[in-house]
Amino acid sequence: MTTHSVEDIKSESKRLRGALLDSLADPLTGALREDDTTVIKYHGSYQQDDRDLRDERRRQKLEPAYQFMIRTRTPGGVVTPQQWLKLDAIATRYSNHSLRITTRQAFQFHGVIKRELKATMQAINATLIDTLAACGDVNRNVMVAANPLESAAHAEVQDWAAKLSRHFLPNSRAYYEIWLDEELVAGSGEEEEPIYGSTYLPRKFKVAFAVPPVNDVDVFANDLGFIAVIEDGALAGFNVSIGGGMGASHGDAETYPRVANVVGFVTPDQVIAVATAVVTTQRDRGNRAVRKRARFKYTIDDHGLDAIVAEIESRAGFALAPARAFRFEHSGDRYGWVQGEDGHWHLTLHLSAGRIADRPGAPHLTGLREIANVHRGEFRMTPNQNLVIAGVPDSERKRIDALVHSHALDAGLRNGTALARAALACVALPTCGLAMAEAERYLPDFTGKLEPLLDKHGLRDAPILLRISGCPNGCSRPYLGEIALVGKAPGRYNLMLGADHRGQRLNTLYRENIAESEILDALDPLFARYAGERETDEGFGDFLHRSGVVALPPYPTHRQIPLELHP
Ligand code: SRM
Ligand code: SF4
Repeated sequence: MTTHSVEDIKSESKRLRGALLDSLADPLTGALREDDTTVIKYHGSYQQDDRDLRDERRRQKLEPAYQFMIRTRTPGGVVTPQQWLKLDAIATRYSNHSLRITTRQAFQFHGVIKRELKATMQAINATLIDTLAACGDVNRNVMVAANPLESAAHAEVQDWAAKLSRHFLPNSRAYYEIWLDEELVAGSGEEEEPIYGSTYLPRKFKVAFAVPPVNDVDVFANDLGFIAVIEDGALAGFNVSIGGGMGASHGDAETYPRVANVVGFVTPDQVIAVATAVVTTQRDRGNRAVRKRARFKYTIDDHGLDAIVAEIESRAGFALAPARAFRFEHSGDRYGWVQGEDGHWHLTLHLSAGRIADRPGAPHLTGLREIANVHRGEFRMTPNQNLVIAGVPDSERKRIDALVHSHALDAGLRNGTALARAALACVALPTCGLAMAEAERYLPDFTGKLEPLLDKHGLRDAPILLRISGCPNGCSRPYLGEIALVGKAPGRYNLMLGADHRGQRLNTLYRENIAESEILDALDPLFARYAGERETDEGFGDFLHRSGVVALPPYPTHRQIPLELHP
């Protein structure tokens, strides 16, 4: 059997249909046909297998325990309580009894088997949420700052994100035919794709909207960023950033993380035009011959920033205005209750690595179901894998608090260190096929091991940013962590240090391929120095730079946002 390139599979997919109907109908295997494992991504699903069971299944001469991950398209991570209840029912009925909040404000279901895939997709659709384009070489889930304090302007930003998300949906009816039994009409499989064309984008594409002073979306890790400029409470427009990305491969200097360049300012009514110009520039200029160099960040580095900006302006039909000053203070979530300008309250809960499940002493899935039963506002997933119970009237706060407490949903806030509360970890094992080491499952162990060290140095409340990824693809945006562990092999990680806490500077490799005891040994003296020598309000990453422990990483291009843009 010949293996097709991803470019061939896309162009021969009949607008994302492939042979999915046949693959799904085949009762002899829990897997899809090989090409369809690519096609299904555009429908928001990945074929995976349970890696914990691999060896045993091999011994028993069984095929791997194939299962599917499904990811929602939820711009800004907003869902209603009614939707929450339905998603919870799907997690319990079809998936592994958990909901997983991702680093891009979506839900993931894990462990869905092939013969229940269609029913699961239909159930998700019945919630009025879809999974279209949640994965694949298209625009992914659009992120929006979860901090809703500037209520009116924030709602406007959320609105632009939702518009952009719709604007960049593939034009194909494949999703509706395959999962929702929509009848075939003339032209099925040959729909016009005015934005994407028949080979879609060279690679995944990511957009985020940030609302300063909070950079919770890590806007500079995105291919395209919009940084809201709010003047006197009203949205004046957005600074535009291009060329961010995290993914890299170990030992391959051709691949590297990159923070985006801020290239100008647009008014709200220019957002769709400039985004379309950026996406089509990447569609036509991106490297389709070498997939690992196909992200927009490499297109920019290969063609030059000025040439790419000129092309964007020419496609958009207008010049970008000069970027306006902006200032980010941090990229984390602020926990607990805050009151928005419209008087409603918002409660941010900490959920370790975004996993919502019922565990002994921590029935979080049940607790959030109970809250969804009484809550009348909305739920907002944060890009830090946490959850905001948003839009609560004063009169309802007590009731929500009681449910939060009785289901230990506040355990993460009451116990542990500030570092543990700020930490992110990608999914990794057992579902991620690319994982080299544990991440989500290791996070509580590792933060538990750091706790005595932090206590020893009086750093329990220091909000140091820790990020763990099971491989260098960087799904927890590790290269923007003040401390990051990037998986190399089971139990072994690259220790990266020195990003800032505003998402504006990349970290640097400090020790390569080391085990836990060596990581703790490396961090202990640095915590000691930080505790003794830091300046007021100085972050750990900033301290490591000032004290010369680390320098900027030796990547060829953008490693930190120019300082002159900070007022
Ligand atoms: Fe990711 C691939 C999980 C955010 C960079 N990512 C994967 C896959 C689908 C593995 C695969 O291809 O087989 C992972 C599925 C694991 C599982 O079992 O669920 C996976 N990525 C995730 C999530 C769930 C991590 C999490 O713990 O929350 C995030 C889902 C986001 C969403 O809702 O859309 C997730 N991935 C990210 C981010 C962070 C972001 O976008 O802000 C990045 C870095 C930013 C970037 O794109 O540059 C990221 N994921 C990657 C890459 C490297 C891409 C590259 O440019 O090289 C891969 C591998 C690939 O695409 O080949 C990847
Ligand atoms: Fe999987 Fe690697 Fe992404 Fe973690 S960083 S989810 S291990 S692809």
